[in-house]
Amino acid sequence: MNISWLKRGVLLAVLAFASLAVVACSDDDDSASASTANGDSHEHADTLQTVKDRGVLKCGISGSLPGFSQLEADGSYTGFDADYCRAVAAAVFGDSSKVEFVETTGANRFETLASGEVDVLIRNTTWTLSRDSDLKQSFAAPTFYDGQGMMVKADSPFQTLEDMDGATICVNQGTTTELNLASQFLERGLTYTALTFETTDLLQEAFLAGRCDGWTTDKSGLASRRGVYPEGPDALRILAVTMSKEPLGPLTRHGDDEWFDIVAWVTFGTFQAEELGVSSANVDAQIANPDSVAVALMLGVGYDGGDVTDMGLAVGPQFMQAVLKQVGNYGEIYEKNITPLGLEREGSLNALWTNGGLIYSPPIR
Ligand SMILES: N[C@@H](CCC(=O)N[C@@H](CS)C(=O)NCC(=O)O)C(=O)O
Repeated sequence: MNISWLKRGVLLAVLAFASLAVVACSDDDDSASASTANGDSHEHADTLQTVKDRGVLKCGISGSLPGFSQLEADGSYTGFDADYCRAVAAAVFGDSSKVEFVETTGANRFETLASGEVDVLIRNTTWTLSRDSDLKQSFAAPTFYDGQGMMVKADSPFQTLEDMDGATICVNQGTTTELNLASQFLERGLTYTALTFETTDLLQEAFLAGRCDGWTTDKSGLASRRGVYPEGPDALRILAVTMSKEPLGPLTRHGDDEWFDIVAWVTFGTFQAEELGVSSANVDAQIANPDSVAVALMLGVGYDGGDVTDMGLAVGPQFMQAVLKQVGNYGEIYEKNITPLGLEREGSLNALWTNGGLIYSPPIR
């Protein structure tokens, strides 16, 4: 048999198996719930009302990824993803503290969202076609453009993936990471054994015990966990290779466009605010006397004595005021949470589009 056909067959088999696993994890038992012809669940169609009635936003996060979402000793959560949960709560309630954080794993996160256990998932989750179509989730906008990396012990000989032929690799279950690992090693003609784990804590335990040669996940996840590695960050090396595209961002269930719009435009609003130079420090002054029509539209105030424009978002035209006062713009959220991980924003895809990056909001008008 032609080797490339053999490879292709193996890749298809691996991907078919892996996607079955993902679908199986996410397959909800709600088969009795009302569905449209294309399968979209309408059981949770009025998420905004549900959130308001409950008085708190339920936000799915990881909880063990410093810089993104991390449970602190005092019971609070810190991190970039946690702050985006707060931003949505600020838009809905005018109060960023009205969030109940729900920890999810890579394997159970989609089911947690599909079942209505959370209203939104903000958990270093990659936007892919199958998550849109098979899992019926809607991705608002990437908040962090990432790629998959490989981490090894600093005293190991591995410098490239090619050095890792025959290696054992630790990986999180139900992730794009598993799929990219399979395709990347296959394309390079390399073999490997995968050890899969439901949580990163379990994965780290195995890595510490020497059960795997490599640890693969999003590069941001590697930087995050390298910073708190029990033997210190210098015991680990992240290889230069980037194995995939991982656009990470918030997602909601299919079937509730009103709610999706809120999550999407809160996210875009943080980008737009940074672009316009509006931050937690000057938002009050900008509300009183906006610099430009664009600032006035974003903050839901009149410009030069003019009227407020209501663009019809279900949380009202002033939703960005509390977001900016209580949480901040994209740059502030990045600086506070991700810069300490050593992930430079300048020159990266996560710079504003005006600085050569991909952080771009469609017009708020
Ligand atoms: N972005 C990838 C990977 C997501 C993932 O599961 N990442 C791991 C490592 S960054 C994680 O969140 N671990 C934290 C935990 O165990 O909760 C995806 O969406 O599939």
